[in-house]
Amino acid sequence: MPVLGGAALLQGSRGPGHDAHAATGHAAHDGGHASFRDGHTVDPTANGFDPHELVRDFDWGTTSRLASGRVLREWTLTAVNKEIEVAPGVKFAAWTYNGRIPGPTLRCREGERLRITFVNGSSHPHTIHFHGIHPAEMDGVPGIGAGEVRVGRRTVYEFDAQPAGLHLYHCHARPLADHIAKGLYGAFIVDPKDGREDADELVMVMNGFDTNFDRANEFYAANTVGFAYMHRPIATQKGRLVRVYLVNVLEYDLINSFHLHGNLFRYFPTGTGSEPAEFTDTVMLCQGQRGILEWRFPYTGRYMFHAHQSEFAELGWQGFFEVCEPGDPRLVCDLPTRTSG
Ligand SMILES: [Cu+2]
Repeated sequence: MPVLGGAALLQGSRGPGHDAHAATGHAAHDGGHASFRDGHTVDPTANGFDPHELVRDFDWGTTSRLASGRVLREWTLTAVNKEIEVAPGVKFAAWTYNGRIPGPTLRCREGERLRITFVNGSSHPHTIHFHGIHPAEMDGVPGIGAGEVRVGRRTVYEFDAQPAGLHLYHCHARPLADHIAKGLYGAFIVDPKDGREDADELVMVMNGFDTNFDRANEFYAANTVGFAYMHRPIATQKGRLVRVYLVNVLEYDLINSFHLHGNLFRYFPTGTGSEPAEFTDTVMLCQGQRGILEWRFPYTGRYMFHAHQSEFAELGWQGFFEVCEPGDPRLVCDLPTRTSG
């Protein structure tokens, strides 16, 4: 949260006619409601990605076998500059992996060999720094291994998938805060060798956007587009196990959080353990912290989820689950056939 200038901006974003609106390029009037620009939504075709598809999009890459018989799993990530609409009418000059924010949710299995080709098609030096266990030269930080990858160049990061859990990746070029805040990050899931129980799986990368370059956020979201899951709830099924892979990459603010209405969830920090650390309805995460949430909805209906910093929620980071009976037509467009590698 901004301390001084941002506080004024926050006020501005809640009331029509404030000068601060100029900073976003468009008036964002909401008159104090839980949403802004009611009736206006972000066009996913212009962005090239849809938060409703992204929330269930797991990228298993392509696989082959090494001579040893181990699976080699490969992806190519390309850094590209791209203008993203982060809230209705609000454009942000982003840096992206593969043209989307968050970048692809990379998914693999523990023990596989991973090979990520990184192409810098952007206008600044970048890297990919993975969380997890790997050699120093594959760490994607300046001055070690390939270091900062210059414009037009490429490098290959290769390491073993370990440990099982929920991790993340992000650019580690300098200045770090700017490279993260511009949009260079994504979720990285290492499945346990024996997998996890079948579930309706969702990925939520909690982020924000500094649209006036004051090193404080004007907009907040899960998966980039504020209010996307308010305008159109995430449909899921009564009684079915729901599993959320929750990652916090929010820059500038010290903490972020996830709160679920009408229910409690089991929380597995970093997804590395088999026993939940908490049974709760709210978790708080610092940047880089992540965890797996699991629960079942016993009742149908519409349930909110949002940051429990209420001001983040008012600035975009809130949504609904629509819990349906099996066979409800609302499930058809939302529930995917299970993807697998
Ligand atoms: Cu970068």
